[in-house]
Amino acid sequence: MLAWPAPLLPTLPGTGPVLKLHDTARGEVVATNPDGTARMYVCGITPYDATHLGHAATYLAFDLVNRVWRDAGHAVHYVQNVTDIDDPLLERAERDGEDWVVLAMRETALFREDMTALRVLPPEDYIGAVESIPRIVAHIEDLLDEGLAYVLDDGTGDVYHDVSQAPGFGGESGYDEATMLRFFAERGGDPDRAGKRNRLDPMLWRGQRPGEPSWAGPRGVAGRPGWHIECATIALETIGMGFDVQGGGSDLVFPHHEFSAVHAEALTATATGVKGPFARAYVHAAMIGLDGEKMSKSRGNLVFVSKLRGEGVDPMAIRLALLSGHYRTDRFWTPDLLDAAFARLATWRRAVALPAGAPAAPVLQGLRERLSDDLDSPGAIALVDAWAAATLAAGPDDVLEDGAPTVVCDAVDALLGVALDSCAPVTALDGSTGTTAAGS
Ligand code: 5CA
Ligand code: ZN
Repeated sequence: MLAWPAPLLPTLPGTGPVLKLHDTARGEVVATNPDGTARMYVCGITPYDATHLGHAATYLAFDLVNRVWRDAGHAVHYVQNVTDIDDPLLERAERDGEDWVVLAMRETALFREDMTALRVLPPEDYIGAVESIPRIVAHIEDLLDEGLAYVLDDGTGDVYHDVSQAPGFGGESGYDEATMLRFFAERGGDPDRAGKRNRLDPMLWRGQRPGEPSWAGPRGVAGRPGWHIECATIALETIGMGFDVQGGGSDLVFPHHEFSAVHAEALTATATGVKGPFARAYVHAAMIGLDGEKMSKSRGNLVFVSKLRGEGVDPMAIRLALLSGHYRTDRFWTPDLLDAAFARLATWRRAVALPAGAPAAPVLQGLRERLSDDLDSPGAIALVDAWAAATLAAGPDDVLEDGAPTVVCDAVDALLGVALDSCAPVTALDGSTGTTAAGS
């Protein structure tokens, strides 16, 4: 599928440090050590509704990963999926009397617009579940051939992965069985389905039900793919095993990322004898809530990026408001966050419009240090606040540095992804030059 246009990315003097991130599997902050090109897979949207600020916060966190890696001198191969066939999509289309394909295409188009407005670097591969079905089916056939998966004996044609044969199961989340069963039941699993070998076995293929769309499937059974094998397949087909970061919101820790890893590890062990891991680090963004609850489509307590944009809100203020909290802290969205971001943006823009300012080198170094330390965006923002305050408060006797505002402007753009007015010419990802414009 088409992704979205890349924003211009300024090249900064020197290079940034190694990026450290919190890995859920190890339960600690670890150094990422990409071999040359850094490889990242981030779970994409299920396009049955517009992008809300929770989704946006998660994609902004991984956009910082992308930017910090590039600043450290790595090329980045970023992959994102679109779950363009799944229960919620069919349910919403049915509720609204709409064709599910039209719904998915419209919401995916809106997501692209939101990501473009928020200046999120696009993935190199943006891949839908539907277009991946032939490869997903081939993978399920392989698991059936090896006796690692089974067809349920009730005439539905549903296929499950036998997790009792997956030695790495549990390694990603670290959860005990009771916790797994709870999240499995809450998040789309079917622990009480009759005929399964193990209660936690995840579905790989769902045989066709009346009125549901279907595709040719494993063992000749028409149906549609399970959710976890979708992401396992898309990652394996693009960046392969042992990639650097598997990302998503913390609601994906279990079951989704556990089972994506288990599927992929079973497939590669079978095909090549290579033992995992699927990803070197599993990184999870915390949840954004509203009015005391997690923001979620099912609860309906949503603030949409496109709605704010439609009201004329500067997307850079939305970006700055979301980045003013740490990506691993559950937090609530409030209008105050946006007001603070407007004020901050105005101050920063006044400071970078000046010909001279407080020294830029410590700001650039500080931004690199803060962001490479598990994406400390609040710490990074505080440094720019201090620089802008010093620059704007300078009197006639203070010695200011010519050109410092341009360097800070470029650093804020390249590392935080916030475009300010008055930046100098910059280099695009494709090597061409241009000039940034706020909100472009
Ligand atoms: N299509 C699957 C992933 S393969 C999916 O979870 N789609 S989604 O549309 O429900 O969510 C898209 C991304 O936003 C996921 O990474 C999810 O973890 C994240 N997300 C959902 N709700 C929130 C929230 N309230 N706060 C932060 N991130 C969220
Ligand atoms: Zn996924």
